[in-house]
Amino acid sequence: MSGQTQLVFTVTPGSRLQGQIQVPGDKSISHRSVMFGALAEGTTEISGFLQGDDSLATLQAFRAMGVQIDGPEQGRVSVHGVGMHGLQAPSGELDLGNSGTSMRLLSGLLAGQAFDVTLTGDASLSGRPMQRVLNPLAQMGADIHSDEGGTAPLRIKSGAALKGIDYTLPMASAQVKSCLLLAGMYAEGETCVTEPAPTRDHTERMLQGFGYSIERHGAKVCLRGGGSLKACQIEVPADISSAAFFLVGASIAPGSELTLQGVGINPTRIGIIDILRLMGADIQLENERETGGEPVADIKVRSARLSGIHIPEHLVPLAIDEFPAIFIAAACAEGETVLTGAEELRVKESDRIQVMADGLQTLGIDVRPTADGIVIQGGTLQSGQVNSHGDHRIAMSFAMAALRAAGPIEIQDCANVNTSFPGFTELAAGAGLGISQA
Ligand code: SPQ
Repeated sequence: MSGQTQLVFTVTPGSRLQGQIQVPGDKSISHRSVMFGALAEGTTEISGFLQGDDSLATLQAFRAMGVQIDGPEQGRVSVHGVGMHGLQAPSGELDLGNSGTSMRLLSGLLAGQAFDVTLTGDASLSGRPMQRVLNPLAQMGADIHSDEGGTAPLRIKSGAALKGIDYTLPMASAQVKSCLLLAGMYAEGETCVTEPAPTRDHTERMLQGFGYSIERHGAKVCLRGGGSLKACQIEVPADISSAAFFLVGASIAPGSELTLQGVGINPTRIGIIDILRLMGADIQLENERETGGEPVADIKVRSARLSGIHIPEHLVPLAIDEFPAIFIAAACAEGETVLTGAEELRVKESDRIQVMADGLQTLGIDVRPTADGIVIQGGTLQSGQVNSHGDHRIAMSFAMAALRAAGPIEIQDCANVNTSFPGFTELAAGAGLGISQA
């Protein structure tokens, strides 16, 4: 993990974004590629792996459990799989840093192993709700102890004989769905998960890519325990969640024209494109293709006049990580933007509704946070100092806000940008953003 908790971004206004860039690999897919590769028979070759702190925490966790992993070297990783029952007890706790995906998916994957293991994380991760995975895992027979309040550290006890369950998720969560499917591979009988709304389906796609059979019936996905995974090749596409900052930045900065190359456009992730287009954004998909079971495209974005909208609730889970950036678009749009049905934003790396509302108010924007969303009146962004509260997506969103601000914006506590987007400042500066860090 980066030790620079006090890293500060200073971003000057007035520039535009231009050219062709490639953002780093998809974080969700990078995590899963190491997890499945580790449990597979044979060697999984990964390219485009995200060398950010979160996915590296997953990689280190598997190394600590005896998996030989070569790399990462310019995004290339070789995972020498140990098979479904080949993981070994780590010599200490597994520190997963800031990464909710690592903790929630690993709690399922490790619930049925033959060794005890403890999962820990940083202050932010230690405050995030884990009961959402612990409750259904307990129904499956897992023996996992959390801190009071259902938070990490999670102490997973060996020797649990897991049984499949038929579970309906109380909230739209790809992490809970994935956790239960991973536990289900070690359970007797069938495990089924029904989701209230579609969420990212990288786990399901990757299970199939590794030769594990799953069944989907509408909102329900099922698998049977006792199967095996066969190593394969994975090309990780560029992360649409990282591209999102540039989609917003180029949309709000007059005179911008930017192409983002090789971005994953999985239908369960493209809510950001749909929402920005509803606001009037000029976004085109070019060169659409498929790599490693995931759809990919080059995305061209030009600046446009944005208008406030009522964001359709069905798009919320499909853009869940992009709302900090969407709030910046809303602040620059004409009229009012209303978000509802997004209470999940309050339990991310920070309370993304409150932290964004505080920052936007500091910058002179009229916002009203609600229990499950926010109302933002488009206006003129002023110069000011905002705090990201260690949340990578908030730091990068306010960096883009400076493109339309009346003066510089200083953003505090930015070190965690490295969790998902190493090299952000260099790439953004290369595209034209007036950003420096200290
Ligand atoms: O891994 P982490 O910390 O939970 O990361 C975030 C992010 O913004 O990068 C959420 F804060 O992404 C989650 C996402 O919100 C990644 C994810 C996945 O890979 O399965 C699923 C989403 O979480 P959830 O809780 O909706 O299932």
